[in-house]
Amino acid sequence: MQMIEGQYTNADGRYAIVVGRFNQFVVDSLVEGAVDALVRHGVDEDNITVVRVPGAYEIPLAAQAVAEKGDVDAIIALGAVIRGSTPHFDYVAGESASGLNKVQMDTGVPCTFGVLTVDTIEQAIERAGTKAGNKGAEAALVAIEMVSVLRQISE
Ligand code: INI
Repeated sequence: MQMIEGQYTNADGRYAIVVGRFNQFVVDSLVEGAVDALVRHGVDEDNITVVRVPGAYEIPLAAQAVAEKGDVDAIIALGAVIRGSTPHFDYVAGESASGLNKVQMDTGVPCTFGVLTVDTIEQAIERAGTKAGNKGAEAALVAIEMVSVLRQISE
């Protein structure tokens, strides 16, 4: 039996973090968590590029441009869509998620989804480095794992 499972030891990977600035107070903590997780797993800071866009809706297009350029192994998408602050929550959150999935399926570059989609600012804060962990860090770890899985599959 052959088993393929991701490792966290592929420190030579190159990563882009594409982040929507909207709700910046929250997303800055997600970026901090993601960078911290990458660096503590051995990724060189020189191999991390942060791309900032206005909001979660813009993340897929920027992610697509990054993926098509071909110099990263994975993209970590970060943002915060908060229902309380927008009547078009479902459009912004839905298009961000489906757009990112399309990018990864079209390009083969994994795009992990660290975009918070929550009802309240309190729930967002809980997921940005307080009692529910840091979803930016989680998305970064998933990116490392997916790079490892895809490398093993293509060996
Ligand atoms: N973008 C977000 O990332 N989070 C939000 O909560 C949000 N709200 O509340 O509207 C939001 N809107 C902006 C959107 O992402 C686009 O930037 C905008 O629609 C212009 O295309």
